[in-house]
Amino acid sequence: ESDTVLSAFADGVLTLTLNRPDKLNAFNEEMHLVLRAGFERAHADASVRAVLLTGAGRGFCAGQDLGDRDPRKGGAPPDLGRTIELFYNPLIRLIRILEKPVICAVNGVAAGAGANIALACDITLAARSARFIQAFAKIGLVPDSGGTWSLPRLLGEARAKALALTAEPLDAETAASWGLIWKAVDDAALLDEAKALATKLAAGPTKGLGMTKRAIQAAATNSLDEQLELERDLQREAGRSTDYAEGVAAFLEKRKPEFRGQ
Ligand code: T3D
Repeated sequence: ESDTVLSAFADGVLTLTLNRPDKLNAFNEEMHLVLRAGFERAHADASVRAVLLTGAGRGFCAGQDLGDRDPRKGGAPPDLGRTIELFYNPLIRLIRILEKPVICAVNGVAAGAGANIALACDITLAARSARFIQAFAKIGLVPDSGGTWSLPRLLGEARAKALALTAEPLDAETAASWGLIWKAVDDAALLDEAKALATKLAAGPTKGLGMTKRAIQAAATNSLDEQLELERDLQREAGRSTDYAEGVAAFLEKRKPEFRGQ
């Protein structure tokens, strides 16, 4: 069992903590495999009703471990398309297709793929001291892990291009005011606040929340008509869920609902 990603389960929340703090939680292959296994568990295990992703130490994630890419060691240039195909792309897809909320607590610097993984999560909070850096431009690469997709969607082309072309750090407060993330919170409060949010969502109507996530994501490529039809279909499904019946009954009985995620 590798400790490159710590995994903890409580109150329906699977907490995954990137844990290579000496490298600001940069990704090596092992960390990729363990993180992926965590998200696969979240898919397969019905008792997991929300995921919280964060990092150990002073950084959230510095992207690819560049120690594994040292050109001075000689040999042919690495095939970066292969690692994108094998590791980063599947991770982003797993986060996006998981029909459960994924909360990200960006505890410190998020650079390169580390920044874009944070942006792929459903609700991203960041410590006030955290920074988002599209570091790729500094080493001749292109933003990956969905960055060229999420940045223009979240920020518009002007800000997306400026961040990606300059690799200038963006502080958490500005990221929140620009709509890149949900909010910036005091460093000392970040984990508690993210945990409270994840726990609250994990106690929610998971099926309905999952379909809500799917619908909002589908809007990126759907016409209004397609989206209206999708809403109709999803509402039909949600209307058949036990949690919907419980939600309405609880409202009428003036009590708190007890959702089971079904
Ligand atoms: O390769 C492929 O498969 C393609 C996929 C690419 C995806 C990508 O993510 S490419 C982008 C890779 N990431 C970067 O370019 C970021 C590199 N890191 C930095 O620019 C800086 O470390 C930060 C801005 C993130 C933080 O700066 P600072 O001053 O707070 O910390 P530091 O001193 O630079 O880093 C602390 C330690 O972490 C340091 O180690 P040391 O000197 O104490 O032994 C540093 O070398 C290490 N570290 C930080 N980032 C990485 C790293 N080691 C390996 N790889 C890293 N990405």
